[in-house]
Amino acid sequence: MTITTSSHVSTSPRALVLREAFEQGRLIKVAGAHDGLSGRLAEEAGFDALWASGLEISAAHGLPDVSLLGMSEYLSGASAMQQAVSIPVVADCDTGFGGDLNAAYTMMRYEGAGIAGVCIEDKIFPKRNSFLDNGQVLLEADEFGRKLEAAKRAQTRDETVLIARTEAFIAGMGVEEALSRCHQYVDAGADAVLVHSKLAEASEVISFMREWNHRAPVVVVPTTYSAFSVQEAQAAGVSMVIYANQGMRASVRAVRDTWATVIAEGSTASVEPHIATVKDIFSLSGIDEWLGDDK
Ligand code: SPV
Ligand code: MG
Repeated sequence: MTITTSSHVSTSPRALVLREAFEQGRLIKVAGAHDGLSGRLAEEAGFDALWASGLEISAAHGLPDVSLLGMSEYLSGASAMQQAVSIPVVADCDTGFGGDLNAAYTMMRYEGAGIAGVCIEDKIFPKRNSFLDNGQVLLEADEFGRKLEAAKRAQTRDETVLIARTEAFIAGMGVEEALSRCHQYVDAGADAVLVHSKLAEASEVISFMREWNHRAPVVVVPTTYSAFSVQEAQAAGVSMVIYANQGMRASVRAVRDTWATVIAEGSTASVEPHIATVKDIFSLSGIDEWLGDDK
């Protein structure tokens, strides 16, 4: 397969930030987001990067994370985020939205939108969210390796980071399978690996780290094993920790409680002290940059 991409290849400073952090062994703290505003809140809190979460972007459309939206819709979410913040965005690109050619096209389009990191996972298309019990079916490792190679061939900037995610633990396989897949994925050109787990403690991730021997940077998503701290991740040799959906979960609880109070009380008076001001929304959405003193 020959893929023709734009001949003009500029440097992406945001992708460089990611690549350099990986090289220097600095732990990167990443927050899940689904649009410009949720991205800005994470940047303001001090996160190093954003995760353009497939779960969050799907849920924001009122849809489950089961491959219903298309690549353009996920890209539009990731791109809105990347435009709103100055930190890098790591895009959750599911399976690469199809086969090898789709993975190549995904890389082409996400890189074109200035996205710093592209993550694809070794499940079959259509995929289902990792926390759903059924339908966690993996591609053969060789086949996923070819998908990674196709994405790499489509890449035009050296600094863009391709993350290969294994769902071996999610599919009930052991550490040997997770390790052998990740070695194969790095051989195929992945710059880092994401090892997902849905256990209540970090045991799978920790046993993976013991055997992995720092071959390439490792990304983890401690959603179910929430007690796993940044310090423990660092001690285990992890390079990137993604808090994939806690921001959306916090918003859902806050909005639900607020609306319930308004319906129960018949006015917004008692919620006012607990909700952000309109001025805060103006400020988060960049009013100063757009209008300056002319507000
Ligand atoms: C996402 O945020 O969409 C992820 C992480 O891929 S998880 O929901 O844990 O699969
Ligand atoms: Mg996802």
